[in-house]
Amino acid sequence: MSSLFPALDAPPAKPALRFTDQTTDRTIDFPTLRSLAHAVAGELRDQSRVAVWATPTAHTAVGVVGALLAGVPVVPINPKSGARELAHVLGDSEPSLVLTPPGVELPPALAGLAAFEVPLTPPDTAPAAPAAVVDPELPALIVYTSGTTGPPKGVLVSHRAVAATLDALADAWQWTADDEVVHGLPLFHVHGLVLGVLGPLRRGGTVRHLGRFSTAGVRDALSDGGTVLFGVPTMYHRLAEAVETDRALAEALAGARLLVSGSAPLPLPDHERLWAATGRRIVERYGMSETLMNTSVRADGPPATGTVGVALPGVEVRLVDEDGRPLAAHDSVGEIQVRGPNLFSGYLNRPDATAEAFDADGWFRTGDMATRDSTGGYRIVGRKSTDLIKSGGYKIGAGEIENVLLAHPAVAEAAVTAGPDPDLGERVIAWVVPRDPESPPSLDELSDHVVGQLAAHKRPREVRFLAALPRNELGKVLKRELV
Ligand code: MLC
Ligand code: AMP
Repeated sequence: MSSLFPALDAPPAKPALRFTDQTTDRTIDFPTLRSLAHAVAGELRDQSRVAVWATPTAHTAVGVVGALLAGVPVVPINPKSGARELAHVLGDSEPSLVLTPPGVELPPALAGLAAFEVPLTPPDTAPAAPAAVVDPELPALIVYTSGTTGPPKGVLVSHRAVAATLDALADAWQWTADDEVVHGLPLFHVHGLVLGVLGPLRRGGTVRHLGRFSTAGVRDALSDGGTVLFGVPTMYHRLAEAVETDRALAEALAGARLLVSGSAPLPLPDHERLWAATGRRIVERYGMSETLMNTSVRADGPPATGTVGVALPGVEVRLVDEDGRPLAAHDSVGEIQVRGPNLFSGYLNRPDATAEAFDADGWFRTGDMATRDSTGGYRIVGRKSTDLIKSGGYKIGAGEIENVLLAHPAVAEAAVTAGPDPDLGERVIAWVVPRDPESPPSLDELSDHVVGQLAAHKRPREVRFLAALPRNELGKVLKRELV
C-alpha cells in the first residue's frame, strides 16, 4: 500500500494546514509539511510507540503525520485529561516519548517520559524521506474510548483502516484536493483527528482548524475559502441558534459545499432550523472509534434527513435481533453490526474485550440500535446499554464516573445515567445516596471531585439524591427505573 499521504510525495504549492492558535493564524503549505514531517519521522525512527499531547494546534497534526510516516503508532492524549485517566492511558499504552508543542508544562503523570517538542520551522536542509514502507496492518493510532464499566480501552486503528475509511468517505462526499475542511473539533478522537486532519491531508486538500469551536469562527472560515464543515450535533445546535441573528453566518453556511454532522444523533429541530435559515441540508454520517465510518448520507444522493445514510463502499452493515440473527424485514429495530476494512484490530491489552466485541463470523457488535428503510438508509433509534452517555459528542462510560463518585467521602452509593440536554444532546446525571442525608454533597463539590480525576466533559451536570438505589435480587442497579 502506498503512503497514507500521497500528496507529500509530490507536494503541491498550497496550504495543507491552517490553524487558528489563540488569535494568530498559522498556515503550513504542503512542501513545508513534508519537510517538517520528514524531520519528525527521522527523530522518531527508533521509538516503539509515542504519545501526542493533542492540543488543537498544528503541532499535533505535524507530530502525528511524522510518526505515521515513520510507522510509529501514536497515542493521542486529551490535554484536559484528569489524573486518574492519564495514569491509566500512560500505564496501559506505555509510550516511549511524548510529542508536545514547545514550552508546554506537562502534568506530573508525564514527568518520567522523555518529551519531544514538535518543530514548526523546517530545517535548513531538507531531511530525507523515511526509508521503510509501512505495513498497512500496523497500528497508526491507539485511541482511548470509554466502555460501560472500568477505565477507557485503547482502540488499535491500523493504517489500512484509516485509508479505507477516508477513501470511502471521499467517494460518498466527492471529497477532493479542492476542499478546505473547517472544524473546531478536539484532536484526540477519530472525528477531529482521522476525519478532520488525516482526511484533508490524504486528499491533498486543506485542514482549517478554528483552535476552538465558535459560530463566529465557522462564519469567518467558510466565508474565506472553507468548503466543508465537520461538527458534532452540539456545534450544529449552536449554529442553529446563531443563524437567527447572524445573517453573515447564514450566508456562509449556505455557500458551503457540504455540512457534515456526526458522533451523536442530530436532533431534527436543529436540522430544520438550519435548513430554513440557509437552504442547506446537514449530511449525517455514522461511525465509532472501533469502526471508523460505517454509513453516510451521500453528497450525490437524496437528502435522507433523519437517517445516517447508507453503507459506505466496502463496508458490510446488517441489523440483528437479540439472538444475533440477521433481520430481513424493513423497519424492524435491530442492533447494527459491521464488517469491513475500516474496522479496528482489537483493544490494546484486552483480548477478552476484543473477543467479546465480535461474533463468530467477524461481525463487530456496535451496541447501536437502528432500523433500515427500503432504500438501504439507516435510522439510529437508540443503543443497547444504559451505561453509555453521549454528551457534546463525547462518549462517557457510567462506570468510570461511578467509581470516582464512590471515592468521595460524602457518597455512600452512586449511579450515573444520561438525561436529555438541549445543547449537549445528553448530560451526565449522578444519582447519589449520601452518607449523611442531613448534609448531602453539593453538585459543585461532586463535579470538582470528578474533574480532578477525569476530563471536565465527564463531570455530572445534575445530581439527584435518593435514600437507596433501586436494585434487583442480585444487587444490580435498575437504571431503567431511575430514568
Ligand atoms: C468546566 N470546565 C472545568 C470545570 N467545569 N474545568 C475545571 N473544573 C471544572 N469543574 C471547563 C472545561 O474544561 C472547558 O474548558 C469549559 O469549562 C467548558 O466545558 P464544557 O461545558 O464541558 O464544554 P463546551 O466548552 O461547552 O464544549 C462543547 C463542545 C465540546 C461541543 C465544543 O463538547 C466538544 O468539543 N465536543 C466534541 C467531542 C468529539 O469530538 N467527539 C468525537 C468522538 S469520536 P475550555 O478551556 O475548553 O473552555 C466519535 C466517532 C464518530 O464519536 O462517529 O465521530
Ligand atoms: P465513540 O466511541 O466516541 O467513537 O462513539 C461512537 C458512538 O457515537 C456510536 O456507537 C454511536 O452511538 C454514536 N454516533 C456516531 N455517529 C452518530 C450519528 N450520526 N448518529 C447517532 N449516533 C452516532
